[in-house]
Amino acid sequence: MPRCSQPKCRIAETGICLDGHKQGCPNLLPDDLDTDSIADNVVAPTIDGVFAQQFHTGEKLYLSEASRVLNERAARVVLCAGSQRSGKTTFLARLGEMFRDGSFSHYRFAGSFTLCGFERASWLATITSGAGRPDTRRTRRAETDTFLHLRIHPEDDRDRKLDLLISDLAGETFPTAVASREFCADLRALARADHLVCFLDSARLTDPVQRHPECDNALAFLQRVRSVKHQPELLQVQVVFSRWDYITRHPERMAQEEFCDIIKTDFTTRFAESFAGLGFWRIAARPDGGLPPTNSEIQLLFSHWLETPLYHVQTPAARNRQPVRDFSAFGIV
Ligand SMILES: Nc1nc2c(ncn2[C@@H]2O[C@H](COP(=O)(O)OP(=O)(O)OP(=O)(O)O)[C@@H](O)[C@H]2O)c(=O)[nH]1
Ligand SMILES: [Mg+2]
Repeated sequence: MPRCSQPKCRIAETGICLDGHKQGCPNLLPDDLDTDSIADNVVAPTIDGVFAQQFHTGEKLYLSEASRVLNERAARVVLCAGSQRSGKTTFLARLGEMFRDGSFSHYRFAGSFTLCGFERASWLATITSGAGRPDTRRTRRAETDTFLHLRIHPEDDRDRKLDLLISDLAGETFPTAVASREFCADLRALARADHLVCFLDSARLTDPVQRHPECDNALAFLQRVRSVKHQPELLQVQVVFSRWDYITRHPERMAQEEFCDIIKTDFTTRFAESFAGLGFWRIAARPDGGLPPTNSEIQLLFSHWLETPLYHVQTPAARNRQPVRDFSAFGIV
């Protein structure tokens, strides 16, 4: 029976409208309007039924939300760190863009709780943003320990869903991370990271004044990570020579590449034994001068995040279903 928003109307009992409407009365309430059904209907983007009652803003996930994802499934956690403007966010934006335009080979997009976060990362590189040239919004300090989320599946196996949580440490925070043991020890994304991606900005590496501080900061940061991370020997580390087009476009390209090789040898000597793996990548996510982005290298790094065997095997049964203090939700802490 229809119900009316007018207190004096008896249509619910008699079926007769107070204002004489036979149909289409603007005061009628929908049959199912009650708070429970509203709550049920305000179901935000769900993937495979995860968070069926949860509303997601689409922005980057806070710790508690990331923890819930980890509680549901064995997502892999990646932390990207490096100096200001070294291209971290643009690299992540490029991942989103490649999934969006279907150019990602071997993997297909299967969902994300943070589509707005990806959109924000790409926004200043779109014509509609009104930017004169492609740019990327600076990552803010407040975004520490927030996460982008991606769910994908291998091209040939739709049932094998893989989840990634990716945190992008603001470059303005990087000097603090280099200098402060406490800061690093408190970084939840680092504590839980399976992969750490350390960005070395090729633009700085080609500058005789900036190249040494750039390397020294990365070295100091990795030393810091080694000392604060629980079981660093389980952490996969990737050193990315980012904005690589600054090297390939350089008039003395060979000399610049040789310098990068020296860095690679130095880092390998210092850290190869400390971490589960140490790899080096040359990436230009949004090169200048009409050069194409290094899409295949980006995709290889992405597959490395997903496919590298991790040494700690978690059994779902051991997970803490209602984590209060346990960020990892694996019941470890
Ligand atoms: N030439 C060139 N420029 C790039 C490349 N990738 C990113 N950029 C530009 O470099 C600038 C900085 O990139 P971001 O991705 O914001 O760097 P970030 O490391 O996230 O910086 P913070 O947020 O300050 O930590 C932006 O103007 C990008 O458009 C690249 O591969 N080549
Ligand atoms: Mg950034």
